[in-house]
Amino acid sequence: MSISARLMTALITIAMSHVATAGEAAHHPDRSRYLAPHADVAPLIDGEDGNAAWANAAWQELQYNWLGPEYTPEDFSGRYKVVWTEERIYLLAEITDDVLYDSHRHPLQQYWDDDCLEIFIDEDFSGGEHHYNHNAFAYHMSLDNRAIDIGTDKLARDYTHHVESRWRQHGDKIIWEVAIDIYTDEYVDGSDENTPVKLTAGKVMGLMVAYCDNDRSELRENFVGSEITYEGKTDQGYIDAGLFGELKLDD
Ligand SMILES: [Ca+2]
Ligand SMILES: [Ca+2]
Ligand SMILES: [Ca+2]
Ligand SMILES: [Ca+2]
Repeated sequence: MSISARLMTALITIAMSHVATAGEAAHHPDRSRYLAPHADVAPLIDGEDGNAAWANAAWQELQYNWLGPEYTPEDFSGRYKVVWTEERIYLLAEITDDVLYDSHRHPLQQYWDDDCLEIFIDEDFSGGEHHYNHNAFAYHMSLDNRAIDIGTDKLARDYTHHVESRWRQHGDKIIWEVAIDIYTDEYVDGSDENTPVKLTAGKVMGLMVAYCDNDRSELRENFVGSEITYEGKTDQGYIDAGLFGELKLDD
């Protein structure tokens, strides 16, 4: 190998190691990993957990209190599981919440201060900033089964057409099922040319799940999520996709 070829090889090696470092730096340390089984038959979105597809998926806890005081298991506890088909991601959440509360009837007004199931999705697990772009989505699932996030115009926007959502009460719990179309960062608000991604085994995505619990206060009382936060503001998932965990689609 000539000296120039060796130099080129060395430069490529350095460049590649920088790419690897940048990839790791795109996410905060200690992100969770979730392996989602493929669903041979897609779950029916009806707020019942009887579909066979759910039996193979592991539970993941909503256990990190990002905002608010200590709470009891009766006040809030929650966990979720995920399966997938070529068409969509399916999420089942089992939530205990002593008071179900929707103070702001307008769907785009202070939606994060009403009870809501928040599902954060980063199609390519890129991490990075997603406040006013679609590098990632933060779907705030309201009690009336809408999905709200911030658009590229920096305004709250209704993305209910990306999801199918239904929850029902079962004793002191609710079972909440959501099917979600997955879009890339090239999604354009208001366009009718956006096409959901076809999902395949082995695909790695970013996922984080949280619950905003309000039990008749002016602002939400707790914000409890699936990923650990260490320092600074602990409610930044709506801006920083680097907080999301890793979701891998198993075959
Ligand atoms: Ca509660
Ligand atoms: Ca509301
Ligand atoms: Ca992304
Ligand atoms: Ca509540």
